[in-house]
Amino acid sequence: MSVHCLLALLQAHVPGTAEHRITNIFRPLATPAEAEKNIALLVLAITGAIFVVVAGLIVYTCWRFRLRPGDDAQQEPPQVYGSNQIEAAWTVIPILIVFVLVGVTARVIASVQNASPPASMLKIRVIGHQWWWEIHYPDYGIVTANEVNMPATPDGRIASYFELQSVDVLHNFWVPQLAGKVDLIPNRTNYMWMDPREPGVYVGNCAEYCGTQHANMLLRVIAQKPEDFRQWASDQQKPAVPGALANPGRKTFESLSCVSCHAVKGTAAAGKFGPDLTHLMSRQTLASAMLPNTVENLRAWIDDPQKSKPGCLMPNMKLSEPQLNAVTSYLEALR
Ligand code: HEC
Ligand SMILES: [Cu+2]
Repeated sequence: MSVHCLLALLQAHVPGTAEHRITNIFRPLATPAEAEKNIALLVLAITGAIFVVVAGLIVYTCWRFRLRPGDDAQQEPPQVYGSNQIEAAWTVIPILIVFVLVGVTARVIASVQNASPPASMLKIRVIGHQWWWEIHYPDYGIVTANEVNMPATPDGRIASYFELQSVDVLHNFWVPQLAGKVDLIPNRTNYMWMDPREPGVYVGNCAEYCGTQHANMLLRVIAQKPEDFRQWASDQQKPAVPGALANPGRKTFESLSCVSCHAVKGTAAAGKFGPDLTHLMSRQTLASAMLPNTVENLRAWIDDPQKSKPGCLMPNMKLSEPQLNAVTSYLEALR
């Protein structure tokens, strides 16, 4: 990779927000992730100790009882049969260890799952699609995609509660620094919550193989100061901005079958199959956090999504050059 690319990567963060780019499970920044890190360390310590004891005994035995010059290589070592004490010890001790591990794990799972929500909680519904995330804020009437905005909460007084669903296959919602993995299962709702302590962008991804573009089913949690979140929410609640509604490209967009898959609030476009485009340009990324949301990427996407994300469920719409220009200028105005 050239120095140039490297610099571009380093600069690819959003101004004004600290990006937690490295999804390090050992640097948790929310209560569930913290609890899970602690138990992971405990399990690592116990299993590490077992490893050291077993491997140490093996190494010691191999060395201590190695074949020495003058030994008779054909002679078997003395055979020992049936020691009740030893048999009992190596049965009972592992059982006790397993009980301890199961017990502490169950306690942590219960403490995360049964945590009572703080007075101030935000409800978010995430619906998995091949290969993007539909995101609803039922109390606000907001529908968006692939980026989950929520308030950050240094003192844990606000938490975001998730309902997780899927419309097609199994997916799995995972933002490593904020909480553990939870499956999205068709015909079932799973629940989880998180309370990011610092504002910033937390990257996550689908963690259950769901088809061709599974590896590009990325997501972002954008944790904001509560006042910034309120501002974001009130912008998102609005229908498409007047500038976009007046855009000449709107007619072209509405004359194409884009509208049978995409919705733009305040217009006749009400498709539900693809991401809601009402405030498309307020998002940082396109195509489930795969591409930075720039005009060039947007244009290339509309021109042929199969080039950017082969196999994705938006077909190449084979637009003419003027149609492509018109539609791009309309979508670009959807802020
Ligand atoms: C058959 C349904 C379908 C049609 C028709 C369709 N799209 Fe899409 N579109 C999708 C799906 C599905 C995605 C999500 C792809 C992914 O990320 O895997 C998508 C994604 C997008 C995105 C990226 C949104 C985001 O937030 O990531 C844009 C922009 C878009 N489509 C614009 C258009 C335009 C413009 C047209 C018409 C020229 C169109 N689409 C026609 C299904 C469709
Ligand atoms: Cu997946």
